Amino acid sequence: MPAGLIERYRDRLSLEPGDPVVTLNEGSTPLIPSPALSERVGAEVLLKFEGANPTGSFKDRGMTVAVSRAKGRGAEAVICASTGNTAASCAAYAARAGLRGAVIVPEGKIAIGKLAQALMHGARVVALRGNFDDALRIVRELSQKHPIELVNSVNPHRIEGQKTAAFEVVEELGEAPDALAIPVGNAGNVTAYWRGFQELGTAPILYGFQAEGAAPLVSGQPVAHPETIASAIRIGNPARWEEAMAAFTASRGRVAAVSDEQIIDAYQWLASCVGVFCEPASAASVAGLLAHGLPTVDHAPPPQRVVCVLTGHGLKDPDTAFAKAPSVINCENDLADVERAVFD
Ligand code: AN7
Repeated sequence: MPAGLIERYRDRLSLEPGDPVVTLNEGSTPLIPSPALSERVGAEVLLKFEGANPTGSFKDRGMTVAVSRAKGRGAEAVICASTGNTAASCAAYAARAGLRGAVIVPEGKIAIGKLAQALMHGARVVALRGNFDDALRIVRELSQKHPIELVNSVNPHRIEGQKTAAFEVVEELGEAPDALAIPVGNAGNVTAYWRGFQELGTAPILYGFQAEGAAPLVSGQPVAHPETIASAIRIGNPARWEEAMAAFTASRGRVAAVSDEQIIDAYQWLASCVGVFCEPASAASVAGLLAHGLPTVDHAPPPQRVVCVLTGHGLKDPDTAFAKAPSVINCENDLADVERAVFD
């Protein structure tokens, strides 16, 4: 029987003994070797494909724990601000738990698949005339005022659940990789990986990447109007700022920026040459490795094995795919026409 994260790791998670297990059998995502990427980077690179989670992103790891705890506490409703994936995951786990769900998303700035998910799972979907940072500020206040559980990554149980990705990587490799490349938005996930690695007594170099137009951790100051094609990481004031920076420093790693063009190049190349379709924000980790090279630490040999986290599935964002992919070839119902279309 496939088991969800709580069943596999309950003794290392933050649940109370009586909490129910709200699960969609998330986790156990594939770690995919990529010889083509390894060759370009100059080290063995493996892709942790989080798009294989039940709602198509890594958010499910945190949501199974956060929603189980919320249900255990007697909550009747959950809420989040989201660039899309948290909303989809929150809506799905709320449906699973029999809780009401509400999600606040920046109007016009979330990928269409994520919106479809949140609506289909029956959450109340509110499109805010503002950005993610505005939405997060508002849901923080709402959850103070009303009996509704906040399930953004400011919720400690989200980080607990997400640290299991580090457990899986170490279990599968038999040791920690030398480095981990990861896209960074609100900075919850990098915080979670670091906690997971630290709990296992390991310390790979963390190498985080933000989109150039939304890179507060790189510039050292909040970005009032973040912009990037990678809508999932269009975040100007990360909630886990200090913890993420502390993790980069402790791991002897760093955070760097990649341009939208570099993100899209990596996104297309991964799909067409590696066979892995991730969403644009996820490709920031690969774009970063390609643009900035392997992380270097004084007097240490360069990393030999790097895990690259691909945080969400490419199917989330069909609009960007169609805008960047080659066109469909239309064809008459005729052998010669099809022959021409296929072979010319
Ligand atoms: C595909 O869904 O913030 O640094 O509201 O969806 O932990 O924020 C999504 C973030 C990377 C960044 N890749 O992770 C949300 C949201 C994908 C994402 C990130 C997100 P964090």
